[in-house]
Amino acid sequence: MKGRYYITTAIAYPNGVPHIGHAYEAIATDAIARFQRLDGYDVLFLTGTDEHGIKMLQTAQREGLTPAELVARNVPRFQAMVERFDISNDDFIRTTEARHKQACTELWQRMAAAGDIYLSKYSGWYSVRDEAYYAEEETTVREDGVRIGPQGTPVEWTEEESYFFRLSKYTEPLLNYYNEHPDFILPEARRNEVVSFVKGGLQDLSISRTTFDWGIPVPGDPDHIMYVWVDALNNYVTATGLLNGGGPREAYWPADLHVIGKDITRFHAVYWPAFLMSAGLPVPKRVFGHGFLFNKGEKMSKSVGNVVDPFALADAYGVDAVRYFFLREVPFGQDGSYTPEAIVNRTNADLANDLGNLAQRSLSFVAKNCEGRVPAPGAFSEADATLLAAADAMIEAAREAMKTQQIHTVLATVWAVVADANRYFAGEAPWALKKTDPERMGTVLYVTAEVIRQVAIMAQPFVPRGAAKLLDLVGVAADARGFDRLGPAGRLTPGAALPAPEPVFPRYVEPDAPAKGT
Ligand code: ME8
Repeated sequence: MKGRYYITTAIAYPNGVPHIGHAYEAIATDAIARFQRLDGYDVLFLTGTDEHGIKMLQTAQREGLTPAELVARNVPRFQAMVERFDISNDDFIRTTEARHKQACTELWQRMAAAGDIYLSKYSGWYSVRDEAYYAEEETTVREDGVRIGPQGTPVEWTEEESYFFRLSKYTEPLLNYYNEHPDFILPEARRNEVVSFVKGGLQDLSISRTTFDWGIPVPGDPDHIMYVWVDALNNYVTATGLLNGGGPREAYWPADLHVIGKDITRFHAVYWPAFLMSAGLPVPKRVFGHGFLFNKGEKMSKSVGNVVDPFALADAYGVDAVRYFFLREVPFGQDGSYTPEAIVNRTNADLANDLGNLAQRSLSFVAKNCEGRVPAPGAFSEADATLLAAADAMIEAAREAMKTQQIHTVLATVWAVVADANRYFAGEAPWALKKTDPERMGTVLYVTAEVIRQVAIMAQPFVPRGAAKLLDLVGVAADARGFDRLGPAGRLTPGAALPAPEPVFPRYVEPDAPAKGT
């Protein structure tokens, strides 16, 4: 093992059903988690749901439910989504669990013991949709007279007794941390926003509410409920057991990577490290703020009626295709747009044609002409050596890109080799060699199958189902699929028997009656 790697998604508000933004975040985080596991790390991968707060309470009231009933109804949909998309999480945390209450109580007590919590009165603007406090100068008044915060959501004037966290005390320590860890916040644009926000000076933060009781009570003063973001952020520590008396997972803290959407960068890159510094706990190594997905370029909203159901996408195109599309098409960190045509075009071209067809054609040829066994290669030509070298080099380029979570670059690297392999296969024309030079034919088929092996190993984090099938077809044992088997170390063994080839990535064809609703 190379060491531990702790990676998390944000935890979603289960105030409705999961949308494609939630699926996207889970898929991207899963790809990174799988990549690290295959690369020899001992990975802990956490996802879950953020179940407290006023937003949840108000949604429940609107639907005539208690908040507990609302979460009992909605959380299983989030768990089902995680399963549907082959997410390989090790744990699913719910902030209503007893372990979490215990960990949050401990966090609060540590921050209080550090002298960082005091009782006062809050008066200012609060956005229920963002569950966020905003300074007056961050708000504007819309044409219709409604005052809104920086994310465009309505804010309401709030005045109540509240506990405060001495965030102002952490202005300098945070700026020092950003300075010493220039890659703490990625992408760089997000980092620059955070640094300039903190440089502007930090106000102490209201961290309790008294007007409702759906949340975790403040230790020693149960009339106060912890601010939902104190509770929510601490989920990452709860899952390690560190604040629950330790245990086998405690060494995973600090997290290596929090994958979140760009709208919640401030909570993760400012409040969270400050809470941890106060509680005497190490700060996470990286926060990556991914972009937003837009349906045909438009923001998804219930009122516009363009919210895409991730289950419907998986049913229509297949899980691998949806995963591949978002990871390949959207440079990780930037916003992305999607249309049904774009999904079909991209996945038919890359998965069905370039990789699927190459595997099907070459492996059927092996089945027919090499007795279904890995052919024995002769001496390698320059073309063979060049293609094998390109395949052998994928992992180093991929590791480099993954250091900064450039998932799309990893896929571009792998599919560049797929393109090389297609050109090679067409150029070497093994079907013509069959009569003129059978030994050369065997070499070409060997090289092609070996490149398919390496491409399939590399593709596992992104298209796990198709990659596993491809690896079955080239006869790679389950324990020989790690990245340590890439390159010359794991070359296919001539003479090894192969199963009968079958298509791996089906081509998407428009059903006669188009699926409704999405
Ligand atoms: O923010 N495209 O929960 P959430 C891409 N509970 N990502 C999107 C998106 C979109 N259209 N819409 C939302 C919360 N997201 C808090 C998090 S973490 C301690 C607490 C992302 O359900 C969003 O940026 O509103 C966030 O990372 C995640 O989905 C959950 O959003």
